[in-house]
Amino acid sequence: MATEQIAAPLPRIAPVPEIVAHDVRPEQRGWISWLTTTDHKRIGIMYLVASFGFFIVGGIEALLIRLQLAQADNTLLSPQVFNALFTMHGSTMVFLFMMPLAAGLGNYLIPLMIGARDMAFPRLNALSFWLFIAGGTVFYGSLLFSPPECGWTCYAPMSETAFSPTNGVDAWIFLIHLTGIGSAIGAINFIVTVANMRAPGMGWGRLPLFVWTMLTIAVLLAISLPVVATGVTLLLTDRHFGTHFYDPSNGGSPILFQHLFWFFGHPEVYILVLPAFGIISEVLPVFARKPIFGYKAIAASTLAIAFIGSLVWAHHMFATPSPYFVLMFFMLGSYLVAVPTGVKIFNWVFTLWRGSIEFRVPLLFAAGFLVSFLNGGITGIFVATFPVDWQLHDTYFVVAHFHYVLVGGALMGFFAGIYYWFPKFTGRMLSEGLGKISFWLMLVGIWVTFLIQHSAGLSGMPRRIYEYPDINNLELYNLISTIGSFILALGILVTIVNIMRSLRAGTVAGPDPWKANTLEWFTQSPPPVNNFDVIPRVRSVEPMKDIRREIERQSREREPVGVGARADA
Ligand code: HEM
Ligand SMILES: [Cu+2]
Repeated sequence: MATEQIAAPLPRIAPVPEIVAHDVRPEQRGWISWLTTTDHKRIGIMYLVASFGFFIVGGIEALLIRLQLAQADNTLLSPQVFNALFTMHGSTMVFLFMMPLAAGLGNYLIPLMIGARDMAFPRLNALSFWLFIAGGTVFYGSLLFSPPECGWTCYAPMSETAFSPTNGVDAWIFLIHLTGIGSAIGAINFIVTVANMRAPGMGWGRLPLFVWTMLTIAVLLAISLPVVATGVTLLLTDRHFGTHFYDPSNGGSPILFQHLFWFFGHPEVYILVLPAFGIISEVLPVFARKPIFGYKAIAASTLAIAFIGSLVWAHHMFATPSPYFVLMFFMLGSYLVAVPTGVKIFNWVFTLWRGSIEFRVPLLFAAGFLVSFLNGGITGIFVATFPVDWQLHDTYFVVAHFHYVLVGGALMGFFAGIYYWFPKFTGRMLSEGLGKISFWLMLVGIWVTFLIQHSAGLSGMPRRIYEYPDINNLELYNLISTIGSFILALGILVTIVNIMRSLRAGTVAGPDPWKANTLEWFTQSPPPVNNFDVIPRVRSVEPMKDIRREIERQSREREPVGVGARADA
């Protein structure tokens, strides 16, 4: 696509008089301005950069785990280092990579997509970012004394001082507290911004689907974070102030910790994957050149997933002593989540059906998401069936399942978003060639790494063990999985190179390179400090398409009589 065609400025549209820019703040320069910024776009960028930094750290931890497991009876790492690695990896990927990545995308895009000039509480917004950084600093500070070894769930009594005397667990508790408070503040900011700052005409039935998913996870965060914060605070008082909440020898109950953790933990997996769902709902209609199929059904299914998803937490505890009716309730509830999820998958497929598909990189990652997430969803039904889960609980089958959902699903979805919105963030396009190489390496890497892990789990390999005997082909399965993880890492590296190169030398993007549907494409790339010169009135779920049509109509009106179609009128 020729540069001049993409970069052409959008002709002015009759502004909505009451919303014309009055106070255009100058763009601040220098690193101090980034430290003190309250601009949602800058805070968004800082979230994206910092969370990607943690992603690289979490990825290296995963590769070290895979190297240790590449061979039976391996002695590359000590048991303590191995335990610390999977604890750091799991906690990093969840609390320091994927949650802040979604917060970064939400921060940058929500005000632009709803036609606002910033978030409702800019200073609180900055605070939530720095709390995330503080949480990550305290957590990785534990490497200076002794990192936690209790897994990303840090179950009691394993995490009580009797079994974990060093302060690693306390660093994990403060990770949850600090990033948790940051996320809770961010959630309130998203809810108030979306409720109060939408462009004229943007009713709830015209809210972009990505914004619906971000709003939904904000509500899930507001409901579930206080519960896990309570759970880890009780652990802190058990560890340092002589209480016995989780100590069975003093009337406490370790099962209580699991309930408090997973009441947050299961909604947490939706907090991680729903933003990716929202990205897919934005990307598919643009590259299929068709409106999304069933806008209302997709928006409603997001809310249904969040509601039902808040009532199934104990499917993580099928191996604990529970009465049958409790097991049945949580099994059937888990099955039920598949219905609204299925609605989304069908509607995405019908959006593509008979579309004029453009195989650009964002669409490829969206397609990779669809096939991989589907696989993760199907094995989710297996482990949601408690008699089956009694066999598979804490085996590599479970590790395979949640990585299909989080890496094959959420991560692929986020990469679709990065390739889709990079032009808006930077004013430059990412290279399609490098993008396609990265996509195929990542897709092949994911399937080689995690598919064979199902077989390792079915052959009896537990998770969280640093060595295993070479029986039941376990060494072959693990070697294949390790090779896959390096292919995946290479694919991710290609995207990082693509980003670095395109920041300097990428094709200039212009305001609306994809001919997309939502309002963020109505302003320059990157947007000015105040986001919009004018905020247009929204007339449908595809305001940008309406604006382009309006522009075409106006330019046709301006054409001198006798030119083109009019001649024969
Ligand atoms: C990018 C490629 C990734 C690879 C190769 C990878 C690999 C691994 C491995 C080998 C384990 C240890 C399993 C065990 O032996 O018990 C693990 C655990 C885990 N991973 Fe990943 N992972 C990746 C990405 C992610 C992402 C993106 C997330 C989440 C957002 C994630 C979340 C977790 C969690 C929660 C655990 C459990 C940790 C624990 O047992 O406490 N991983 N991963
Ligand atoms: Cu769950």
